[in-house]
Amino acid sequence: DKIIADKHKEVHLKKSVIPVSQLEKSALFERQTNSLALALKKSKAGIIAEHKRRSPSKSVINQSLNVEDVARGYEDAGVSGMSVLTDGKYFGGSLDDLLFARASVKMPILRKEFIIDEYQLLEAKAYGADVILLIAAVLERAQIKKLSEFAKGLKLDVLLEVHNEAELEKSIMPSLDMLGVNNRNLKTFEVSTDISKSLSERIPDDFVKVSESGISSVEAIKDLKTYGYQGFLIGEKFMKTDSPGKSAEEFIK
Ligand code: IGP
Repeated sequence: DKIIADKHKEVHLKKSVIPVSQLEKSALFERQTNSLALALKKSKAGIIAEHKRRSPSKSVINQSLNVEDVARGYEDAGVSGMSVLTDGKYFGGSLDDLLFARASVKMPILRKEFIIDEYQLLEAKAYGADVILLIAAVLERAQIKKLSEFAKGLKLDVLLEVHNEAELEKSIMPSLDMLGVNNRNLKTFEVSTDISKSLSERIPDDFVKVSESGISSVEAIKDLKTYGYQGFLIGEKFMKTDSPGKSAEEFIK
């Protein structure tokens, strides 16, 4: 759809301004990445906390905080990893947000982006990400395979996002580390953790299960854990407060 068409344009333009050879020369390109899948397996709480200024469904969430403070707040709270939106047009994020988050914390960082091209994976690496997101709703199986294998070659973890059975069935492959179920229907913006519950038994045990979006209580997480979920991606609940790190604290125990 529209977002993906915009991404193709964006990537095409950027390739001509910052060539691959330059990304590969950046200092962070040599950095040893940190596995989020491993961090989630070791953690009891399993929180992945997101930096999100605005979204198409909610418009403004928080425009006044500085990403470095948000990142440090999350790390101090003891979350397992952080997600940083890098899309500018729809989410008000940027690759600079990723860079500043990286400079502020040691924990695994996910580049939250609509990935359609290997170039974006090289960017993720050059700007300090440890993990990338692939969205099954906008990618064909062959693309998921190509992009995930390329990411693994860069030592990046791969989180594959689905929101129905068909997307899950077409996506299962060994080059994925984590399977995320998005509780938000990207077309209607409707949110329900029932989607995570109903898809859980179809996710093979070799993948870390992550439940994404619309999670706002410790009780919801307790419930999702009984379905085998080990990771919980939370944005709005934390970002709509003045201190996202503080609000993450009650979710860590
Ligand atoms: C966070 P929430 O409801 O806690 O703010 O959701 C995260 O799951 C959501 O931002 C998200 C997302 C995405 C954003 C999930 N998948 C794909 C952009 C693109």
